[in-house]
Amino acid sequence: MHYPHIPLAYERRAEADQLSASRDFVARMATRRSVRFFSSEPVAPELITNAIRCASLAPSGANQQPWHFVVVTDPEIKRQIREAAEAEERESYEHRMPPEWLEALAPLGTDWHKEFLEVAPYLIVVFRIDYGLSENETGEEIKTKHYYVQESVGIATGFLLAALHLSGLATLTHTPSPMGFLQSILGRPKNERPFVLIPVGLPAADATVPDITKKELDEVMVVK
Ligand code: IYR
Repeated sequence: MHYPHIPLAYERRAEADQLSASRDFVARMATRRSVRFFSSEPVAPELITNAIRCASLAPSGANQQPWHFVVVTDPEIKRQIREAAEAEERESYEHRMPPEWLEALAPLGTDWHKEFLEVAPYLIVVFRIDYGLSENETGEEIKTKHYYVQESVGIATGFLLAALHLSGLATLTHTPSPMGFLQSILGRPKNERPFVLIPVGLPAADATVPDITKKELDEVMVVK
């Protein structure tokens, strides 16, 4: 199989337009914060589907698009996820995390309570598809190798978070550890593994965030 090449759809923009779009984007992205306090107020479902459409446009290894985005709104499923996540997180905070990790988290003030898993109107669980799984004519299982799954799903998750933020929604990248319970609660096949769990919604009216700062440009960029 060989893809035919077609002309790139590309519209050249004046430099002034490029600069204003670029500055606008930075300014908007600079206001994104991880939110742990959500309102239960519903949000338009299309905001979620558009953001997932955006995530699915991300580049991926060999264009294999090794991801599934599971959207959870059912209160009973959210309750099961919270219960399982809190059980794992409690074990982690109380027994599994080494002291250095607890020290690194202490300034953020997180603990094992994950109320937001039931309060946020949407949970999006991003699954990585580690390998392709299909059946041949005789019902035999066929596995196909996937390339750069971690990188691809990470990039798609970045697109997703940016799209949700620009739609005025609050998000949290949550990774209850270990996350295997999501595979069973959500009934995903054996070739899929949870990558990140993202509560999505409006922030609570009294939501607070830790007063953190981001590194300056000269700390993150190297010019040669
Ligand atoms: N998964 C835990 C712990 C945690 C780990 C990191 I690294 C964070 O940046 C924040 C939290 C939790 O969600 O509490």
